[in-house]
Amino acid sequence: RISIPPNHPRAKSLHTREALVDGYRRGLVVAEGLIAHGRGEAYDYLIGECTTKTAQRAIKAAAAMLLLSRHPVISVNGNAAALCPGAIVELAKATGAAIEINLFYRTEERERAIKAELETHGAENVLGVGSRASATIPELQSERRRVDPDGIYSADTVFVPLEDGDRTEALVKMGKKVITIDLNPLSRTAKAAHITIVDNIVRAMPALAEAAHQLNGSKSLKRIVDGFDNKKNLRESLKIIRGVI
Ligand code: PTJ
Repeated sequence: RISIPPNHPRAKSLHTREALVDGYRRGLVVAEGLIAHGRGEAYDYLIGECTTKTAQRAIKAAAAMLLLSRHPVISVNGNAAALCPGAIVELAKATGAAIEINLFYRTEERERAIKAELETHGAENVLGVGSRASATIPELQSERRRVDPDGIYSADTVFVPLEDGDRTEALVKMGKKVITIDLNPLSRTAKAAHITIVDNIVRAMPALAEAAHQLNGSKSLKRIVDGFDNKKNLRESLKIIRGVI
């Protein structure tokens, strides 16, 4: 292990990499997850490695949507579990959302390791593990199609941070509201979701939990969701990347 000097200009980014590599060594993250993170990092560099005003607007709308939902579910994959387990549990508690593990590169061993990691951070009743994922998302070929009947299958809102496009489109077709975190505003997930937070998951997840605490009990939730325009927000993220704003 190398030690990262605290005054290193890229210290935060290096610590995030370490958390992911550590997650890989502990069997939470797949090798492909390291590649996916590299793509995310490139976009993060372009947006200035900060939570932009545009992302803040999406975070507020996402918190409001989760609080308005009857049965919200947070879908957790290996990268999310390695990078922000505490914030995921915090968000679930703040919004009454269930937590379901749903992996692209699915193995039961990894599902169990991720469940244990979330439980260490206070999660209760983690859905989607092993035979619990007995329902199927129609028209989806990947392993992500198998979901928990008490979780994603019956959810009205599904939060899918770091997702692949196929399942986002399939969930929207099922009539569900979909929220995502994706640093790439051009991805199919970013375009198909109802609310896309273009930000690094390590910043966005704690900010989302905080926004949910702040908005809990607010009378403006519906107004916040109705006033949010995802297409416009994505256009603004692209402008930030191009240096236009
Ligand atoms: O744990 P599994 O088996 O479910 O696999 C998880 C990964 C992430 C490997 C899998 O879902 C995958 O291959 O994802 P993709 O299709 O590469 O998409 C990941 C998206 O997340 C890309 O658009 C990346 O730009 C984005 N991304 C990567 N790291 C971050 C990120 N967005 C926000 N924060 C990040 N740290």
